Amino acid sequence: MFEIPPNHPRAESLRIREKLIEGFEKGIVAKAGLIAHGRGEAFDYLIGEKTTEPALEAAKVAAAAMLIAKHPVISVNGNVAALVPKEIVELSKVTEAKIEVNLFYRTREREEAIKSVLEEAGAKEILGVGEATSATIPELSSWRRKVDPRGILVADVVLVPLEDGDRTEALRKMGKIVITVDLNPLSRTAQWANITIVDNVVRAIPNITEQAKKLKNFSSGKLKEVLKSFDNRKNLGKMIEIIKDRLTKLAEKGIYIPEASQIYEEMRRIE
Ligand code: PTJ
Repeated sequence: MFEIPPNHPRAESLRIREKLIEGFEKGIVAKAGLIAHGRGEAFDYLIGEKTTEPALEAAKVAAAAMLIAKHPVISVNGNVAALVPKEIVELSKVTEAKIEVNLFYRTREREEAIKSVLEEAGAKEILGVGEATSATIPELSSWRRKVDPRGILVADVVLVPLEDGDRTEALRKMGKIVITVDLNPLSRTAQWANITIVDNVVRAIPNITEQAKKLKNFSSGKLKEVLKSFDNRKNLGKMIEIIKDRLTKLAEKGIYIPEASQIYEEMRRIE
């Protein structure tokens, strides 16, 4: 992996990029996955690269939904496998959810590469690889329609981080509860899901696990209350509001980085 200087002001963001590049070189991440990450990064900038209060609330509700579920499934694509393999396995253990590989750019090689990385991270069973994807999601034309009859097909709750909108819509029309993690609150996925966590997947997945650990001993009645009290429309509205307020404050400053602003002032005095 390319060595990132630890004192680089954007070290964490560069480290995440390097994981994706490495994932691409290992055949895990699709070419388009690199582009999708760029889009996500831009939105992460806008929300301030940290978990917000509405995102934490959505993570708690997601945990409750997964704990109540009879057949919870975590759908894993290339970007998720490259960024958070261990975290996905940990979440699946805490919530007793199955893990299924589901790819937009499906090839047998990528399925196997993703299966391996998840097994290295401690997963015992991976659905959705090879002949196992014998079932089909109705009204979906992309490769994402191919699902495992033991997994997404029979799931009542599906976590689909970094997804494309078509499948979220199709899964909802099948009556499933869909949880997504998407940095873009305006994406079709974010809009179609029952529970949208507007956060970076590297922060959101550990947050769901932490919340699930806290809620694990709650009765199903209490968990249902958590789920019922949630309003995804309001939560998305709050996220858009956070971006709007942040941009308003930044617009007042123009140059928001203190050192850059100081040099700008000094130069203006000299001129
Ligand atoms: O591995 P495959 O073949 O299944 O392909 C996966 C990609 C991501 C290429 C495919 O699902 C795709 O094209 O996705 P989209 O339509 O570009 O949507 C990805 C969404 O995830 C966008 O709304 C991004 O803003 C968002 N996103 C990107 N990186 C992150 C993210 N959200 C959370 N955390 C991230 N790190």
